[in-house]
Amino acid sequence: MLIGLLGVAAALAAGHLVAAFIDPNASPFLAVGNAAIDLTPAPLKEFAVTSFGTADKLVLLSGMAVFLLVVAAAAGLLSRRSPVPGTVLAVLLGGAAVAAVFSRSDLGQLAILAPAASLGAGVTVFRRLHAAALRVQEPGSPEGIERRKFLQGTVGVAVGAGIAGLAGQFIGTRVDVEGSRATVPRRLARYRDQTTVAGSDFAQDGTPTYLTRNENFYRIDTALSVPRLTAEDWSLRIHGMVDRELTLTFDDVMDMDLITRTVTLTCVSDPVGGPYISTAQFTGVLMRDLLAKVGVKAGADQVFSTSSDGYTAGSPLDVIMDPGRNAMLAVGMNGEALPPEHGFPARLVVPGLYGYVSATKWVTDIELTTFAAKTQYWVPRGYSEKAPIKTESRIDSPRGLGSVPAGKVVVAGIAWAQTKGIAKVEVQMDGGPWQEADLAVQPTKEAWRMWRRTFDLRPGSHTVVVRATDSSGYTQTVDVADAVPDGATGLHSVAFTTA
Ligand SMILES: Nc1nc2c(c(=O)[nH]1)N[C@H]1C(S)=C(S)[C@@H](COP(=O)(O)O)O[C@H]1N2
Ligand SMILES: [Mo]
Repeated sequence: MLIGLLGVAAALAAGHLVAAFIDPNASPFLAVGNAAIDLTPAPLKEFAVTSFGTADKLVLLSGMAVFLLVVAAAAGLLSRRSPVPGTVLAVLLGGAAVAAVFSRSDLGQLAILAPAASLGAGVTVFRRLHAAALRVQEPGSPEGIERRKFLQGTVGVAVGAGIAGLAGQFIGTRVDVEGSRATVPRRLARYRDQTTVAGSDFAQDGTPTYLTRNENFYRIDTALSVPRLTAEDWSLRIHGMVDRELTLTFDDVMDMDLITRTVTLTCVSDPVGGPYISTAQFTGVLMRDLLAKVGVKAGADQVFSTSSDGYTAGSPLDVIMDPGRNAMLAVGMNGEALPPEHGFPARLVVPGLYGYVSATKWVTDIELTTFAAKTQYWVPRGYSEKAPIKTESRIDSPRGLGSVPAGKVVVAGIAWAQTKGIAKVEVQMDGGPWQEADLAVQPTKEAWRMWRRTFDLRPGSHTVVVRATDSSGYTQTVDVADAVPDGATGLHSVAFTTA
């Protein structure tokens, strides 16, 4: 059993060390995890996101770790006599890692070296320890000496694997992302958003603050390890159906005219009443300006963006070019450089489209093409090709199943209809008439709007429901729909008690 575990440890460590020199995502454990994410069908992904939230990645990695431990221990036990079961297992696991790395378009051919190193180390360590262990049991062998050799071998492998793993970790994260981020805020300072946000939330009544702090901003992506890019090494290539292909550096972007806009991002996987919605002031260059530089050829209808880790999103060209929309290549978030988890050095932000069809983080490539010619990441996994954000609303206070003092109870929450704006929010208490809520100031239609309404409630149980109407006159539908294929619908209701 011990040698099974040590074989796996040695394999993982060797692969991790080699990957550190090539690409951290080539590390076998991460590569298999990433491939598992890519293979996850939409319903399972929805389940993972709703049950574990942003911890879904941790759950996946822990599950894999437990699986590996059990399999390794079992292989060790099965290999009592012959090393064949353990060797077969090592080859199978190694093969899975090779396949995983191979399946990732963002990893170059060199990346295969990492799982290959794992396979080699795993098989070698297992077979040598196995042979040493057998010698200990051989009748007539000088038991003390062989036992000592075996112990030295195991300790050596354990220490070696530990050192290799740590070295891999150290080398893989040596890129100084924070140092690179530190120079950005100074360069963003003159682009502060001029719009006032005074009176734009009811945070004292339980709504979120109008702007979400960067560390509280929801995070959704397929990246098991956050891509570690620096502004200095980053570049963006714009090509495809254009007159002049263009490659931009970070400095090129900073030298253009930048704008700052307050935008609410929303995830298509946000269930009714869910948490995957946040608002920030993004600073960046208008996509319209960038595309004017390259000259888009007639016939193109899709702006296809790719991240450094191979994620892809496709946005309609007319939405990106819409003068009322301010789609941008963002480099700043609330006055800071983008946090690494939110796409440093640069990402796309397109008001009014769900994140998966527009908001590519760590973006390094933009291709002008057609929807007929290229398919983005989530479409084969069951989501729609086009996904405008739906008009929706959420109750933030009182909390579901919470208890509040009877008497005056303030019900408060958020509503959103990015690019249209919220015109009206109505609240229904205990099946009574729909009553209009007070609305907070709405500095921009690209962001959410807060609402509240006070009720006088007797002690007991209550249910409150909310619905929003946008400025086009559309009232959100009562029809219940799943997040797949293009966003959940239905009215949010909260049950609570007063005492
Ligand atoms: N590179 C990359 N960009 C990505 C994703 C991803 O998986 N990889 N996910 C998208 C999705 S589904 C959403 S909802 C938004 C979330 O952006 P945030 O994490 O900054 O809130 O990023 C989008 N951009
Ligand atoms: Mo999303």
